[in-house]
Amino acid sequence: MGRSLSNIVINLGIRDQFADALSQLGFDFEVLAEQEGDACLGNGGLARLSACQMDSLATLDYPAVGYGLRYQYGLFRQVIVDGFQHEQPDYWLNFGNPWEIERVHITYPVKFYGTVTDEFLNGEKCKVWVPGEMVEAVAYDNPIPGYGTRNTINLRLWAAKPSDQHDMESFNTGDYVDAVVNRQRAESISSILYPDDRSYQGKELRLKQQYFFVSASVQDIFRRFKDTHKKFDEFPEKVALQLNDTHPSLAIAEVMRVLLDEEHLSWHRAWDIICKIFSFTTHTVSPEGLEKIPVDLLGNLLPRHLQIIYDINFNFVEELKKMIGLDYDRLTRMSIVEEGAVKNIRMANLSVICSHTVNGVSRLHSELLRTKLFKDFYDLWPHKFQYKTNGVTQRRWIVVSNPSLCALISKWLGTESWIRDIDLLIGLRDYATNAELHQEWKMVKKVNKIRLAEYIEAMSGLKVSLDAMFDVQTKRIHEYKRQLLNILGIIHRYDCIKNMDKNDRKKVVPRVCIIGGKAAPGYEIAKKIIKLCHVVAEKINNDNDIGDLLKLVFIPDYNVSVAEMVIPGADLSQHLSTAGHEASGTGSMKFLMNGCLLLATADGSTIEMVEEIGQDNMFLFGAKAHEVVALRKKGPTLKVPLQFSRVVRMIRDGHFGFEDYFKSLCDKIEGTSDYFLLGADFMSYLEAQAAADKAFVDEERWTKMSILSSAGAGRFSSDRTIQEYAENTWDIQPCRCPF
Ligand code: 7GP
Repeated sequence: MGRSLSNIVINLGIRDQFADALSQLGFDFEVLAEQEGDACLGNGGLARLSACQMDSLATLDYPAVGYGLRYQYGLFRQVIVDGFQHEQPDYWLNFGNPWEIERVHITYPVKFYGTVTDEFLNGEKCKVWVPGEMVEAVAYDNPIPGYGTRNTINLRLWAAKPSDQHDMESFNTGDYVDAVVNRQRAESISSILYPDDRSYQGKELRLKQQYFFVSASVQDIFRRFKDTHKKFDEFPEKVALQLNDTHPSLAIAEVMRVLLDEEHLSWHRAWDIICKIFSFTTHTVSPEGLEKIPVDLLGNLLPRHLQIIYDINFNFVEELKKMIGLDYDRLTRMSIVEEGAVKNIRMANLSVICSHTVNGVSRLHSELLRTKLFKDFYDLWPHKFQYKTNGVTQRRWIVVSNPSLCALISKWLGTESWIRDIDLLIGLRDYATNAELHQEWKMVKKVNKIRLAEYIEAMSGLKVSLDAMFDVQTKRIHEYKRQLLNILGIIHRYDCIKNMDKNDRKKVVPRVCIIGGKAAPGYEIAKKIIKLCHVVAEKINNDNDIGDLLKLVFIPDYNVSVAEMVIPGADLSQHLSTAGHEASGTGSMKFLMNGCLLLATADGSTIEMVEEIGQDNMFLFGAKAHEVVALRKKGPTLKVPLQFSRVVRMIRDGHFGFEDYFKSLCDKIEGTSDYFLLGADFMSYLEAQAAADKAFVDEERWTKMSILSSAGAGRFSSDRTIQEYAENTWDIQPCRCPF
């Protein structure tokens, strides 16, 4: 979520009154707002997307509740020591959280472990789950006010507390000390956010977190429904559950369990309800990114849920056989249960089978889902598959983070309505060549560059030139996002400048290259990329020969508030994922809105951006998704440009030191191991960079491109995404507070 104060007073429409009141008390609003710490309760794009969507749900008056976990420790703080990433715990609740409301009376028991027995109720056989451990989920509410409406929705986060019945076993055996220690352990369920955003290690605590979150939320949903309804006939009309990736997909088995074992509905009725209420959005492209839970782990922790999943699978496979015959390969692929040395439950298959709608997060992503990841399912149920291209909220990413641009846009459009109705941004196109707007537009960029330059200096002592192009790549560090391509490009630029004569140097467009992002603590290659960035920066920034022509800065601890400062100050931003690997990408949308030009591959939602702002207004490069497969097949016969081999050699030869440490990194991008095709895309990347240089020196052209970028960003508002979800997936109407 990042910080809340500015966002909240802006959405409530009381920003100026609030600032006045504060100043009467002797405080400066801006200074005060800076004191707030970030709520870092997620890893990257997936989590921040939800935060933007909550803002849009509230603003568009949709009746919605967001559920999550109230982690005591959010995403680690990244500290850089000698160029290496170190992780420090983020105990964000240290000074309390003023935004949350603890609901001491809204608590639910959550059960784990134990056994399932058959019992008879009114002559009917039914299953009874006798748990081995119980913890209590306590609700903490975080209000999310909409903009330009009195509607405020709720983000309800669950914290784990020991319950009176926690670990009954130990108390019964009389081991008092053990029992108390175990009670404390209950709290550990919501204590920490797992910092790996896409590797699933089948850890018990992670599964416990998922079920804890799901069980509390499902109980809350049933309680709310039963407050006003006696029968379940209306349940599908009143409840739509959106699975945000597979992390909450145990909810399917949980709702089924409650309907069967607690509400005593027949399987048939319960299943009918399931199929009407769940929809699923997946946020990943790679099959390895799909979550699997070892059967042993699940069976031990949630014995009844495993039975239910097996039953769902049995019914599904029987139906499937009727439809496709005994095609065992396909049956095996589509089954929820993966056989093998370790038997697993495929959470994505479960989600697709039980959801009425499966969404991708961009058009390309959806195509990849239909033709690759979920092809078998698409062939069976083409009607289930849709896509909703992601979006971000302009309230946070322009109004809060770039007040000068916000004022400028409102002035030229003659209205502030674009803050609720983003399509109005297109009106800027009319002034794309207006000299007066150009002047003001450049001033705004300058103000934001000054702010960023001051931050860089305060943080690293490095002074950067405001005349240089601020070239930014900030996002989680991943091989597929190819921060390495950026660094290799910087080494190439450095090498070129070094070999130039005085006259040629005069033609060089000065650059400040800014890279930022966290690596998962166990992701060794990603950590090496961070170190490489630092050694290269050390070399370049201290080379008197280079001066202001080239600087490289790593911004540590990239989070929402750092992004709010970096994005408005960027001239150019880089989105370099190997085509076909970024499901959507949302960072690019924030840069685009802020009039920052994009240098990008044709991946994820970038393809749709090209349609909105035109290929001439951005710097596209690299192999297309359909070409990537063919390039990989070429493997060893692929020709790599000399320039590429040269920069890799510079690293190998110890030009930047640490050659032994970087050996494995270099090995990963040379020859057949270059899975992400850095070598294949290198020349095209350099050409795009040269095109960016050329455009930058033509100030008028650059400013026009920048205005057209903002003007074309309307489609990438989360308001549009949420509108589409409301209409095509959830079938809900706005529900505006009448007073
Ligand atoms: C991300 C995708 O990588 C990114 O392309 C997309 O824009 C974003 O979700 C929002 O849809 N995925 C994650 O952050 C993630 O953790 C693992 O995915 C399931």
